[in-house]
Amino acid sequence: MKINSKQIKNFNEDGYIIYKSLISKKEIRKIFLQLNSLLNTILSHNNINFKKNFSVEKKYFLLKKKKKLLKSKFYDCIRILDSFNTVIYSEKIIKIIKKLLNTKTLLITNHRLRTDHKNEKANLSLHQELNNISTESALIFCPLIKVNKNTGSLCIIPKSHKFGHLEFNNSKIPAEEYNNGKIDKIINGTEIPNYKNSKVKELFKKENLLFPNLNPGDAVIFKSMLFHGSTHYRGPGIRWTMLGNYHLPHKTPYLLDEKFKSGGSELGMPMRIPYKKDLKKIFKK
Ligand SMILES: O=C(O)CCC(=O)C(=O)O
Ligand SMILES: [Fe+2]
Repeated sequence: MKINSKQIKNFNEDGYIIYKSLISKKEIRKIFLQLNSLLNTILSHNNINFKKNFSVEKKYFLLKKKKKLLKSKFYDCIRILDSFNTVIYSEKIIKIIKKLLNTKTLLITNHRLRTDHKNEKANLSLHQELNNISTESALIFCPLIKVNKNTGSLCIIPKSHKFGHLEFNNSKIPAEEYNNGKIDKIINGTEIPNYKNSKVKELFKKENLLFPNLNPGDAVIFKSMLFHGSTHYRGPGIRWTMLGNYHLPHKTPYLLDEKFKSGGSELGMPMRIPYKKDLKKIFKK
């Protein structure tokens, strides 16, 4: 499937598109083979008893139980795993994003394989993508397993990017620390909407939330100002999800502005825009 003008139009108007089989079964298999191999290597090196035919999940939780710190280090090293990076930088994905963002050049940050499990919940409240290197980027959310509203997944508010950066009570802190904007609460009616922004109050409503149905390798590609979050994973095993952030150079203040004051580092360089900064004021055009 190539990107056509209708998809570009949808991306700009709705703030997202669903791209089927963005990652192939073969690429997914390769990533799992390498995750398995990394885990085998760590477990063997540390003389932890296991069977080679245990599932990747079983090995992951065994490592967590026996050597918690090494489980975190395993997680960190996924970001530098060759099969994973081959996908993040694949010609196919780069071409798609360049068409969607109408650019010939991209800056790529913050790619990671997120995990979510009933014993390791990592779901996020509704947020815009702040504290990154640009004021405008495209993100890929691509689970390697099947997800939908019932299993717990990414949830988006279509068209919410149209208002640009919306500041509200929680927008100056990371989404994992939000005390509201929590999707489960919005759905079951227990959310207390004290956002201190009437537009946000209008947007964070049950009827505005969309949970895309995704098969392994299907992706949601969305604009950084689209409100999104996630519910925790209730399916079997782990929700392994590839995430990548593809930025427009002409929306990247670190690159353009001598006086840019960073709010955090990316790869050891002070590239990130502070949460407190109003993104609308960085680039006028
Ligand atoms: O996988 C998720 O929970 C959503 C990820 C996300 O939006 C983020 O990391 O900024
Ligand atoms: Fe996000």
